[in-house]
Amino acid sequence: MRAYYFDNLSGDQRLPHDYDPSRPVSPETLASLNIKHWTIPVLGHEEKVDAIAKERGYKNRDTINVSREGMGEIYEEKIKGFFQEHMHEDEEIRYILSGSGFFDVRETPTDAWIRLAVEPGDLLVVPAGIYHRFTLDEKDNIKALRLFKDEPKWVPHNRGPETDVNPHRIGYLKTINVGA
Ligand code: KMT
Ligand code: NI
Repeated sequence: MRAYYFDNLSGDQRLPHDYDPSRPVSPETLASLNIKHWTIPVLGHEEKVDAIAKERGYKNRDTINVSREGMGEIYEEKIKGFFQEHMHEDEEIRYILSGSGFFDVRETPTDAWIRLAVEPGDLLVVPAGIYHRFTLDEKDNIKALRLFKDEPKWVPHNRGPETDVNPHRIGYLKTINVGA
């Protein structure tokens, strides 16, 4: 998984939006934002993914296929929704099986976008309360395992005055020792 600052230029969200020269983001910076990441080769991934799922209490899972073929008529609407800046009240855990895409996460306190370019083998944990968004890249498809603890809490809370005071947002800021 490559991590770099998003260039903030307008234009197609599916383009890399990498600065020239690129401004990479270190694993330490990601760790300081409480973003977790493992690389697990897809071939034979089951055992290792199961072990992490067990250790972290992810009891349930399903598969999501984001592509025009995989989603049918809800595709356009879903793509738009994924790219709206939002937070969740639980972790967003994704293991990429095929295809690729970008998770953009907000750095705090700078509010800069960090782009995480995910590909097969990436297991990413986006913490509860962090502002983020997702887009496909130019290849236009991704297939991922979605892991969750009990009930999936996938309701996106779009960023605004209400999310700024959401207990999960405030809890997140406490875990990274910023604000609130
Ligand atoms: C989400 O919640 O943003 C997604 O599931 C995106 C597709 S999974 C790589
Ligand atoms: Ni999300």
